[in-house]
Amino acid sequence: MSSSRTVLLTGFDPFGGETVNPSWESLRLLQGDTIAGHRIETAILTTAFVRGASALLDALDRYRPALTLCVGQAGGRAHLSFERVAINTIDARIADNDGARPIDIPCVAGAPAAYFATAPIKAMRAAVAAANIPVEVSNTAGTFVCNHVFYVLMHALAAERNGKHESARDRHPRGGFVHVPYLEEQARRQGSMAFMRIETMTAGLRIAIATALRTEQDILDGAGATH
Ligand code: PCA
Repeated sequence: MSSSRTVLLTGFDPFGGETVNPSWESLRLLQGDTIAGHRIETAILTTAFVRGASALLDALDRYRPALTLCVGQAGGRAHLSFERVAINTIDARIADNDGARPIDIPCVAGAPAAYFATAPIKAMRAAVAAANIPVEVSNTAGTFVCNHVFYVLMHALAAERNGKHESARDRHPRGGFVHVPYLEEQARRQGSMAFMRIETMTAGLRIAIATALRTEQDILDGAGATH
């Protein structure tokens, strides 16, 4: 496992007409905490393809974390979702916070079609479920900024593993993406949609982080979807 003793958590600023983004609210209070011997560092990313991804890369350079979990809002979902896969596609349904709406372009030209999360999502899901927090493994992070940032994260970590950055040759940093539901105030504005309390999200993230740091090899645990 990585020798770094840092965990990087990122959240996004509000987008799509919202005034709050639960992804940032759920993790900002964890800044400076210690979980399983690792210091938590946090960063807020603009919900924009170019600036969001570049802020993530800056934070990765700065902290060289053992584990990075990017967190984003998925309005309408009822569970914390641990994303299984990042795809190399952008197809923006709405403009990002910089007014860009790219359609059918790759996140990284010439790079692989997809990357799997390297955080142990099955063990994380099981541990969070054991605390009675609604949680699932998701098989799509969408095609907007969240999937893009997730893809850029996994591409950067893959480059480290392949030794393109010499200083990182013996590190095995891991990464993943967590989607969180709306907050109650957002869900009510949209008409009755699923929501989750911020404290529940934060509790779930803490458990997920601790589990990821303690789990070298992910568990075999059914969490698939039929559709
Ligand atoms: N959710 C969006 C982008 C920012 C966020 O919090 C998404 O799921 O792509």
